[in-house]
Amino acid sequence: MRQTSIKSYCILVSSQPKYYWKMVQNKNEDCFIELFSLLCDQRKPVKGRISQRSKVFPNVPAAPGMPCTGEDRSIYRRGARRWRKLYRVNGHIFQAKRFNRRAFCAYCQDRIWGLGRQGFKCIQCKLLVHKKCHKLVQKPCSNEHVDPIEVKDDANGESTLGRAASVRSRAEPEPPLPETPPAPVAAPVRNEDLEPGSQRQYSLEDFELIRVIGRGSYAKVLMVELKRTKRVYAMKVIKKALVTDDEDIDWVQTEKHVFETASNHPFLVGLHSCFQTPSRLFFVIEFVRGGDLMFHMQRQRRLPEEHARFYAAEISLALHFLHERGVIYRDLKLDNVLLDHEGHIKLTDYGMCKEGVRPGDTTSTFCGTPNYIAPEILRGEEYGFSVDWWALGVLTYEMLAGRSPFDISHAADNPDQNTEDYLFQVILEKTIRIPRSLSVKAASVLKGFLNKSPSERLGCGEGGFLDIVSHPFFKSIEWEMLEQKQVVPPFKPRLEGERDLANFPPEFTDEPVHLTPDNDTEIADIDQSEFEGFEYVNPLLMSLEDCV
Ligand code: ISQ
Repeated sequence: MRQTSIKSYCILVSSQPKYYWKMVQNKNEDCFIELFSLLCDQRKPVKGRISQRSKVFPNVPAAPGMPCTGEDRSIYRRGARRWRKLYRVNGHIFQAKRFNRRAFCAYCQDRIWGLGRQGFKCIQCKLLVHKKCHKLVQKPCSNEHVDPIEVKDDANGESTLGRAASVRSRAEPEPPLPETPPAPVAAPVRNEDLEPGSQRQYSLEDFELIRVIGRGSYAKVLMVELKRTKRVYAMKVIKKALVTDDEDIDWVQTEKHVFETASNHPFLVGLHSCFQTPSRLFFVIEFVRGGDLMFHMQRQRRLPEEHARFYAAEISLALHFLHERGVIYRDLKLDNVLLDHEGHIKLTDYGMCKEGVRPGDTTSTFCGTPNYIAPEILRGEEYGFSVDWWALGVLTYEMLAGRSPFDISHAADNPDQNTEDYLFQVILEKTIRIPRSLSVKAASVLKGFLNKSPSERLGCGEGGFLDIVSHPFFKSIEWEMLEQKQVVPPFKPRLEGERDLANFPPEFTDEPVHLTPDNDTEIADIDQSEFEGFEYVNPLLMSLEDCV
């Protein structure tokens, strides 16, 4: 049961909504944040957890909509986000962290190590402890006041079919750990130094950069050619300076792990290799030529049911494959569904994934792209694989209806209704209207996936994935044939040659393809030890390449 509230501050989640939050402790001393919207003076709880991408001010605005003391409105941008759970013990506010370098527990003095977020760090006094020790800490926090937490806010409340970036929070920089000797700078292994039979490493010189094909908040995606084989790949380029805090390192590591898993499935983009320069990380990914579903939907308005069924079925197989391997995808959207040259789907972008989830396990991070976020995440509940089936419902609705089920574009002129806050309220409360033009089976599958109660949602009950497979909407699907890519796709992207970029948005492909020269001062600030071991070569793809 929740106990008394201890403090209240004002938290600004995005430029327009204002929230007043209270820190609340439950009996386990976990610290939750309850948010109260000050919009229109409705003190309506919008339960959630404090966002590391939000700025926290130790004051409340004079009136709803007014800035807090110290608020700088220029910090806000739009996009998706990830929130973090905080744990309050003896005045400390602990946040789970993954430590890449040597760190020691202030309670038991042992080293903090292991997979996942084994360590907790107080966001105020920076005390480091094991997760298992955090409740035992008796030393009170030496710094009880909450400084503003400077983080990026990318809120995007778009609900029509427009691109919305998924980005994640940036936490405060890691404090220096004086007892630890500095880790050596990661030195790439030279191919001539490799043992006979071991894999070659790649570097930027091995590739010719051909065109820009995509861009997100953190990464730019290029089409490149591996000079030795003349094969074409997609190359995701990430600036290290943007990912040097723990939260973001987690994302890079997760993306790499999931890539390794994904390389074994026909409907997931696979990884060729990873390498780094002092300023950047590079993921070399299989190139998927047909463009993404957002690109195609923007040209087709809505899809015939037969097409939507095919894509939804292939996506279901990809999600089920990830779920069986303990991964929640968490960022299904039109932009992340690519079409290959034949018209089969491939999911991309694994940076939002949650790994290591066993059946029945739950997690609580608030993240995703606003239009696709499941109600249970918005309600601040623990959630599991159900959020992916919800997102599939949103995406299938978009394919069939040509618009989002949470279309708030009519509200564009009303500042109170043109906010992410309003979009979330619509997702939580609005009854979804299914266009009458859709078949009964299509309406039924949409209602199944878009059930606001995760336990009653299609794919989340006792029958699990089998309930999806046996749903009348998918009756014509031959699932085994489909998984072996033996079913001919309903649409073949128009392509003139291997390198035709007609299916990629000109706003990307017209951009000059170059990487800005390294900036020495920026590089000096990067802790290279964070990126040790990033290099990777996919042995499967390598042997294929050697056949060329
Ligand atoms: C692979 N092929 C085409 C586009 C891509 C975008 C992002 C990641 C991988 C990709």
